[in-house]
Amino acid sequence: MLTQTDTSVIPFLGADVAATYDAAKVVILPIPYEATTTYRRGCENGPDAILEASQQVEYYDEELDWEIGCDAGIYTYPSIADTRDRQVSPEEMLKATQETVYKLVRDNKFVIALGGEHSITTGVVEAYRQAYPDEPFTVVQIDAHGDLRHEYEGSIHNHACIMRRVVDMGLPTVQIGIRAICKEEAELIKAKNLTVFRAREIANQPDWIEKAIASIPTQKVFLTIDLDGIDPTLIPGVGTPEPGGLNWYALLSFLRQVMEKHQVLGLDIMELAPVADSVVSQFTAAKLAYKLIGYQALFQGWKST
Ligand SMILES: [Mn+2]
Repeated sequence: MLTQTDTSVIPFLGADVAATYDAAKVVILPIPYEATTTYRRGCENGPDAILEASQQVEYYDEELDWEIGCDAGIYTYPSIADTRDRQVSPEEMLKATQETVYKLVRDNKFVIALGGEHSITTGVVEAYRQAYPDEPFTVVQIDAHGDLRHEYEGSIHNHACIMRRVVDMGLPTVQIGIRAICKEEAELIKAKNLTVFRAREIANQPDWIEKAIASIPTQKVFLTIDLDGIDPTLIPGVGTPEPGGLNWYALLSFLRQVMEKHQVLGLDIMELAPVADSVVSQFTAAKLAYKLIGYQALFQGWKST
């Protein structure tokens, strides 16, 4: 049995509200893995920066009028696939990720994986396929990039290929906030008729949320959030920033409705690469994680009173 003292990581929100593993409905899983970053490095420092920033997040959520952290029970798992001290191969990272997430899901935990680079998501999604072999789910991705390349810089496990791996698994996808793709990706989107809501359309079409929710073909959803999907003026601390991303309230409004209308099985928040002398990116990521815990708690009925 795991207790809070087994982890050397800082517990999400702080020790005062941290639950034991057994009591927790939510498990935060830090995965400080970085191997294929192509532009700004540093995402292996993302999980710790988010956990540290989460100490400053208000327990009371003013939108929900609720101190969710106390009811949901949040346990922070020890880091896995940590590349800060040693090299970890993509195969080793994917194995550790899949095995750990699968165990947590079997223990009935709502898992929030914190990256680390986006290639980790392949292992997370594999764990849900293993846990729900006969129940299809859609991977909803928030991202600036299509991540649909077959391979990049010689690796199929590059962070620029994660959604291609998901498409190859045969899972339905909905991509939100896309604004940087190569020709190969544009052709794949057309050939496979993939569902993509481009950042341009999001900026100009007030009814995009309604359309995006309606386009999700299954009741069950896995949510992968590359923080570069959000506008870089809000989160400059990402590896590959792109102008013109989602704004905070559009993002929250969309995610709240996904969680209300669909069963979100789990989620990940990826690619935070902290900027020196600024805490804005990690605080925003920590706040986003807490908002999502709140929406999940609300729609899954985790209120204790
Ligand atoms: Mn991206």
